[in-house]
Amino acid sequence: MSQALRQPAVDYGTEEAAMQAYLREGEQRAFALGNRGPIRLTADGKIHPDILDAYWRCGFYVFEGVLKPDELADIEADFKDILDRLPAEKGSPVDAKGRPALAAGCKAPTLFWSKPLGDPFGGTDAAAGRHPVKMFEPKAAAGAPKEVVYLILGSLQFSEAALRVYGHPDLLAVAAAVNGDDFTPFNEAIFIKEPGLGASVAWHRDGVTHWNAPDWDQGTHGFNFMAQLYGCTAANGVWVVPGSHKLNKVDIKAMCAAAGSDRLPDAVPIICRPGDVAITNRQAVHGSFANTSKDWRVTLNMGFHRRKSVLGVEAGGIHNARAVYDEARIHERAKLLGYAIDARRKRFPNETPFVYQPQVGESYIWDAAAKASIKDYNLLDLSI
Ligand SMILES: O=C(O)CCC(=O)C(=O)O
Repeated sequence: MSQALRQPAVDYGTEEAAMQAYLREGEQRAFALGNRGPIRLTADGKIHPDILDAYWRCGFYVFEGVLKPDELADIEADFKDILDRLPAEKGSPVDAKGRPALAAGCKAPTLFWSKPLGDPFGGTDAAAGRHPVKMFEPKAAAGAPKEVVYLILGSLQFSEAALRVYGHPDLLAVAAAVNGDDFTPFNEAIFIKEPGLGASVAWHRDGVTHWNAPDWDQGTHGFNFMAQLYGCTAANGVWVVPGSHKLNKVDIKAMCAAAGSDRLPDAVPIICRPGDVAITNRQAVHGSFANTSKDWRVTLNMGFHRRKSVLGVEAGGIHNARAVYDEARIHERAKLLGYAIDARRKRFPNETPFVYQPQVGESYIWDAAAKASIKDYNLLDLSI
């Protein structure tokens, strides 16, 4: 991967020693939680209740070994192609080879840029002001590019391998177990943390609509799957404050003030090997630090909701334009699931495909016409 070579890893400057101690201690706390292992089923084919108990206790769980080497190779090939096709610089319509750049002509939000090791959202009003505290921004090495892409939305239109992960039968069985058989999509993304360049994502919680709802509970704002191409470490991974998804009110500013830094003492890192997939509750306090390590992190994010959290709800403004999410919109957005299941069936014919209950009786074929139809599909994301 040529970009991997273009910058040496750097350190946290004045914070380096404290950061290294924090990473080590966080890793120990993470492995003591008891929230990791393969996806296990009961005799009647349901997700094992111990997994669901641990997920609801902690607000996240690491499913080990979900994606096998052949699938990881597909994802890596697509990811390299994506990197190759990024605009030569922010705003450029062409890539470094002069071809139309990735996402050129897309109307929906796609590419998010940051200065190297920066924190583009922390302490700003962006994204409904849900990232109240700016993270420490280490200094990038001399010669680093002015800006890098750290987040790609609407990612399934750019990678068939990512689309196939979206149709993974075991992951969709988990989605049904957590959000109900009639679960709905939210959005999909790729987070890219390049060594020595990758931006931080300031501490935040994802939901913005239902905090005052009378029936609010620990699962109201859904969850994200985070599938790891190269794995993730304490240094480059997402950190979570275990149990914080159960709290209706949290004050992230006060938490950082009490800690005296952005190193929240109760948080733990999500540690994964290549092919592991984490599930993270969107209500949990979470974030990630600038990647000063030598390791890439490439995460395929796939979010899902309970139907009752989106149906008839007016929301949006962060990932998609404000709208009322009616049955027709949810049905249209869920077409990606139908395509994903069919795309997966074609690539992995020995697997038993997932049956998405709201699409029983419908037929989705992943072909060239379907591929052309999903440009800008994320205009219909279901952000809450
Ligand atoms: O991958 C990351 O660094 C941040 C992920 C995140 O904040 C999210 O999915 O909401």
